[in-house]
Amino acid sequence: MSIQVNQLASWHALQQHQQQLANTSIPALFAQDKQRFEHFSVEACGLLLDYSRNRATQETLDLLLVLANECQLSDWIKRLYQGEAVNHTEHRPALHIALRNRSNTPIQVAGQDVMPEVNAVLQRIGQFVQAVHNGDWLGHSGKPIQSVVNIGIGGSDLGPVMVTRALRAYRQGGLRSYFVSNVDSSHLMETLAEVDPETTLFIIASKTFSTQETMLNANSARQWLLEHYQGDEQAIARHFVAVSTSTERVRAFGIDTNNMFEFWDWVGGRFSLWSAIGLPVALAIGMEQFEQLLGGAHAMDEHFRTAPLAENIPVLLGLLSVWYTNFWGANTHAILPYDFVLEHLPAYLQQLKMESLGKRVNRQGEVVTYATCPIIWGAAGNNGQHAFYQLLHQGTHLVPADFIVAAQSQHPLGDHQPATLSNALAQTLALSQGRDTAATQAMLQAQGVSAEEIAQQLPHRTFIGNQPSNTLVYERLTPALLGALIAMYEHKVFVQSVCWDLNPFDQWGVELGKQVANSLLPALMGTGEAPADSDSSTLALLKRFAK
Ligand code: G6Q
Repeated sequence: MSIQVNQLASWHALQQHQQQLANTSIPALFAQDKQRFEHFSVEACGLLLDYSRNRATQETLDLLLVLANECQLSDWIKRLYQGEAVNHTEHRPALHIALRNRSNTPIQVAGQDVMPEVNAVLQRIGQFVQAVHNGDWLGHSGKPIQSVVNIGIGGSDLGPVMVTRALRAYRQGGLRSYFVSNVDSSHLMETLAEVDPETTLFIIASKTFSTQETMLNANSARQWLLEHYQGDEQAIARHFVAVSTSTERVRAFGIDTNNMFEFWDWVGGRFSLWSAIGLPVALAIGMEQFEQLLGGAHAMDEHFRTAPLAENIPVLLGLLSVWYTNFWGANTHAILPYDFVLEHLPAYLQQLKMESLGKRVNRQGEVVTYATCPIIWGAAGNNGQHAFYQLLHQGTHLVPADFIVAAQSQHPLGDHQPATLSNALAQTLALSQGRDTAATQAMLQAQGVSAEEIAQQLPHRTFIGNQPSNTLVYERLTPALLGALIAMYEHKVFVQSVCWDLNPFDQWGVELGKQVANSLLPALMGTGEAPADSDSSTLALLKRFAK
């Protein structure tokens, strides 16, 4: 048995420290330190992190940094950047940083610099994007491409979906973007109803090129196209391109490997947005702006690699998450963007964080004796206010939250932005300050409410406050800023993984469901029986679906 992180001296010190702090509210911390904002905020890569609204003092941060040192965080960061096989269960490095390494310094995998390959694929993507935008790349009947349908799922979908939506204001080339991920045919059918086969380009995005959902959708899209072209297979080469690590499977599917954009097994699915998986993004915003996205991520990579831990944004965010998860019992974390174009960020971060950190054994394979990944959820801020914020304000859960706030909207209009900002600021303030009984009573009295009514209403109208939050502020969501924001969260995940002694780069937890689905398929297709060990619920429901 190795030493688990909750046996470290710093862990015990943090437990004791939490007890000392348990009765101190966030407003009290602001009262004690008039310059709390200055002391608990940091700026890098166009992002300002205000972490003053946390149940934390300087001592908390000092102790968390001791924990980071005891977990050898700085060493782990070096190992990540040096291309060591940090994904030890799959014997691979995790080199998303190489994909956006704009400085071009060599990064070695098995003794070979990967940068020439990375740059060559980027160059091919650039040429392809230009050909499609210029109308040099034509559909089979000679018409220019107008719609791009990306078929992929998980890491081959969520990043491009989120970024393409977020950067709609930066579109170039006039293409319409669509994304099909779900195996339920509604997703594909509803999309195909909106596009014209003669002007549509399909991107089949799959690292393995064997994922059930993607392959079924790709085959059905292929069928749909061939039906339009009366079975003329030559149409495939003009309407289908592939993004994958498997040349053989791409060829077997019938896509010309000249129309394949490669990436590598050292790129994890949920970290692959920066690779050729970003092709739909590059087609939507143009190569130059796609490279700005990479540049923003690279700037954050450099910040994470070089900034002292105490001033390092991903480190601070990761350590604060450990603080709430393990010392305050928080089991959830909300993502609340006050920039509507980031509406898909919560879903993207659900995968990034929960697939990376939703694990119960440490690197040595021992069951951990402490909590790991909190449940990630959220929605665009104002919409959330009229839905679930009630629970944040008066529920029973501790919910640390990230408020992500743009100073400027992508689409400025009248008084909308001051209204957006007033809501963001109001929520962080109200969540931490609350409104105690005395203030509530005074308010109701001023409104002329009767004493009897006040007595009845008081418990329902008070707010205990003390809900912690981080506020992340930027000027305007540019491609570079978005790159930095995403890379910040990727590195936050890495920091958490080091503190929890987890491998954040594998995802064995998704295997079992896939295997069971495959074993049930014959019974649903009428080609076989349900597995003998199926329980009565599965058997009864299979029977019902068979009808
Ligand atoms: C991400 C996961 C997973 C993966 C999908 C799609 O880290 O590995 O979400 O991206 O299962 O896999 P393919 O790209 O191989 O189709």
